[in-house]
Amino acid sequence: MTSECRRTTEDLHTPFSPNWCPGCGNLNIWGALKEAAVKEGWDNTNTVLVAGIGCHGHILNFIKLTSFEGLHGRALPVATGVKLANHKLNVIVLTGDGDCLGEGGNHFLHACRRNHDLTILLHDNALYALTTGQASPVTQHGVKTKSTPQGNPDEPISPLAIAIAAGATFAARAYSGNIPKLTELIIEANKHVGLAVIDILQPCVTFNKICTHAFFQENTYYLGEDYNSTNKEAAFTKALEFGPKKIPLGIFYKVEKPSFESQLPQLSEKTLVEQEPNVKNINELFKRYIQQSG
Ligand SMILES: Cc1ncc(C[n+]2csc(CCOP(=O)(O)OP(=O)(O)O)c2C)c(N)n1
Ligand code: SF4
Repeated sequence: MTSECRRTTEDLHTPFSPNWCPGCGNLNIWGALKEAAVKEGWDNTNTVLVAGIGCHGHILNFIKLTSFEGLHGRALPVATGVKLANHKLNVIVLTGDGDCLGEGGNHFLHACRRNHDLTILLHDNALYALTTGQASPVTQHGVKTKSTPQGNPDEPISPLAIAIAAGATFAARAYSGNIPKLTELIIEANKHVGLAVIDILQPCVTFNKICTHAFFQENTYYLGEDYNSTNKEAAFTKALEFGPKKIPLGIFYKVEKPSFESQLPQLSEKTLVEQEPNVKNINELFKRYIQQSG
C-alpha cells in the first residue's frame, strides 16, 4: 500500500455526526478507537465491534466498521458468539458501566473466567447516562443521582478487581481525555491474546458533576516503570486503590494464558463458519436426538 492510499480516521466516518453532548468523554473514545483502527489496519473484513445499549453504544453509528448492537447488558454474549463462529475475527466490545457490570454483570464474570479472546472497552462514566443519570454499580457511596436523591446507599464495585479476580489476563485503566495514551492502550489490549479489559474513565458532562475532566486530571496518576503487572495479588490491591489524588492509570495486570478459543479442538483447523455442517436437514437432527434420549 502506498502512502497515498493509506486510510485516515476520516475514512472511517459514517454519514452520521456524533450526537453526544459537547465535552462528553465518548467523543475521546471514538477518536482513540479510530486512531487505533487506522494504525492497526482494522477494517470490515477483519474486525467486528459489538456494543451494548447506552450513550456508549451510539459509537457504532459513527465508525464505519462491521458492528452489532446487542440488548442492554448483552454485548458480551453476542461478542463471544461472533468470536466462536469465526475466531480469526478481531472482536472489540464497547460497553457501559451499567451495561457491563449491572445488567451484564454475570456475562462479564464468565467472559473473564473463560479468558475469551476479546477486547473490552468499558465506557465508565459511573452512572446510567442514556436514561438520564441513575446510579450504576460503580457510583460512589453517598452520591446523589436521579435514582438516589438521598445519596447512594450502595458501595461501588471495582471493575478491575472483579476482572482480575474472575480470571481476565489483561486489566488496565485509562482516562478518555488523554487520546494518545488511550490509543496506545487500546492497541496493546487488542494485541493481547485472551480477555483484555480497559476501564476507561469517561466524563458524562451532563449527569455526572463529580467525575468531571478536571476531577480526573487532578486525581489520576500513571503506574510507574517499577510496577510489576504480572503479580496478581498486587494488581488486585492496586485495583482497589481509588481515592482523592490516587486513581491509578495504566496496565494493572497482564499475563499469558491460553485463551478459551485456542483450547477448542473444533477450532484447531478451521473456523466454525468454514466448516460444512454435517447435518443438512434439521429434522434429521431432531430425530437423532429423540432416538438418543428415548
Ligand atoms: C433490560 C433493559 N433494562 C433497562 C433498559 C433501559 N436502559 C437503556 S440504556 C440504559 C442505561 C445505560 O447505562 P450504561 O450502560 O452505563 O451506558 P451509558 O448510557 O452510561 O453509556 C438503561 C437502563 C433497557 N434498554 N434494557
Ligand atoms: S448524557 Fe453523558 S454520556 Fe450521554 S452523551 Fe451526554 S455527556 Fe455523554
